[in-house]
Amino acid sequence: MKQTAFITGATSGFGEATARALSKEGYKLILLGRREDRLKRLASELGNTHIIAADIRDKDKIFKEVENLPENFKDIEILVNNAGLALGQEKTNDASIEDFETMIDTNIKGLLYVTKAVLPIMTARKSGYIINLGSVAGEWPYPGGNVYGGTKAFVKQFTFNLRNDLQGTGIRVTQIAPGIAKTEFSLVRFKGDAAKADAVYDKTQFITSEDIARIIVDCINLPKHVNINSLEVMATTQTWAGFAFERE
Ligand code: NDP
Ligand code: 8X3
Repeated sequence: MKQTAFITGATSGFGEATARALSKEGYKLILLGRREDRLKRLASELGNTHIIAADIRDKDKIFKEVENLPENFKDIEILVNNAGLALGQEKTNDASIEDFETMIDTNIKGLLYVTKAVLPIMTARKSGYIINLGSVAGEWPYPGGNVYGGTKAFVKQFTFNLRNDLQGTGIRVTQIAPGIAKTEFSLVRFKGDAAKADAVYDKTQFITSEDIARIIVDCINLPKHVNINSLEVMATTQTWAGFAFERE
């Protein structure tokens, strides 16, 4: 059995697929998400799993849970900062300020809480690998991407600056920025409107959660002296839309 991999947002999509893939690779797992029933089901299926049913916005709980990890899950070698969401796709003027705040609190502040809580374990062990889930939305603008894209641009820049801070520790840090993949992402973004969510994935070949999980495993399995800084990944069917012009 290898050391422990800590995956946030393990109740669906990329996180769940990554949990399965890293379990297959022989890692013990710490799985975090709010939906405890799903975490329990996955833990009983995969074994060697410690679950944390928590909201990553809850700073005190996150630090307490990491401080009180069972002894045999304290050897965290991998952290996959995956939990995150988009809410709405309206232009800034029409979008809800509460949605903006939820995205910032989850995608930025939640990611920082987990990272700050786990980092001392890795620096003490002088070994580890942190993989942050950014997005093409953090690389490229699109209509209605406003604050979601901003939070993912933060993920990218924080990843690079964290790499600087960790020089000399042997800890690797990578940002993976996927394009559109079929998960619960769009259902969450469009607040349960299944027709709107399904339309995003209509009649095209998107990347899958398993593709992202495989890329994460490949990054981890590179020699330890190799650090991928950033990986932008799209389905072959997806490219850029081009610039927009005002016309008379
Ligand atoms: P899903 O909606 O399928 O999964 C999101 C996961 O994040 C769930 O497990 C959810 O768990 C968890 N999560 C959300 N909010 C919180 C919170 N406050 N506290 C704890 N856990 C939370 O989406 P994806 O798998 O697609 O998304 C994973 C990551 O990938 C996100 O960061 C997303 O921004 C990013 N991404 C997604 C793309 C896509 O097209 N699907 C493309 C590019 C990036 P629960 O609800 O149980 O708490
Ligand atoms: C999710 C991909 O393009 O819908 O991060 O924002 S996109």
